[in-house]
Amino acid sequence: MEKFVSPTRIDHIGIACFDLDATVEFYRTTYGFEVFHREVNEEQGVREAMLRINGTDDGGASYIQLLEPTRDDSTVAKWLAKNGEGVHHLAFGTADVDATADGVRERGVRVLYDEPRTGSMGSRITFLHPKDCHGVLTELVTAAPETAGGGTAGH
Ligand code: MC0
Repeated sequence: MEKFVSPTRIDHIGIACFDLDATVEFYRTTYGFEVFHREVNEEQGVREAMLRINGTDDGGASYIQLLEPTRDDSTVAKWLAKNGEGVHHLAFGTADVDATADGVRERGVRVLYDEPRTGSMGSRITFLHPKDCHGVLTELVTAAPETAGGGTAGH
């Protein structure tokens, strides 16, 4: 067994919402959090806003990720229809998503993708099945090199 690469931070908490702009406005007026980055991820079927909350002691950062579905058959749309708005997933940051995913898989947890896919801000991501994680849809993230330091400016 290869040496396990543990995650080192909360990369983000993903929150599913019906109206991205209204939810961004709630976080801005309630807490003073500003949008660090916005993008549409067509593969995942989401429009998202990343709110950078703090840097972390591994040189990365932690975010709130607000997610609005772009199509009715996306995983987030399905989840919203069943549960309404709320916390959709928890994402752990790791220096090596491939190694962390391999280690987790060896521990008997279902990793949903054979190879990591593209996530927010050019990151590489995979997901762990919520039924194997005590009900929590869990994402593993390796930040793109240019954002791994947490960044200082919006995109
Ligand atoms: C589903 N389940 C969840 C859940 N989604 N449990 C906790 N948290 C969630 N978010 C539960 C359901 O309640 C159900 O349990 C069981 O899992 C099967 O769910 P389903 O509704 O029948 O749906 P499936 O099986 O078609 O899909 C579930 C699965 C899917 C987790 C495999 O959502 C998936 O592939 N998720 C990973 C991708 C994703 O979520 N992308 C959106 C974020 P019961 O007990 O009712 O049977 S994209 C993102 O976040 C990117 C952009 C980024 O971070 O950069």
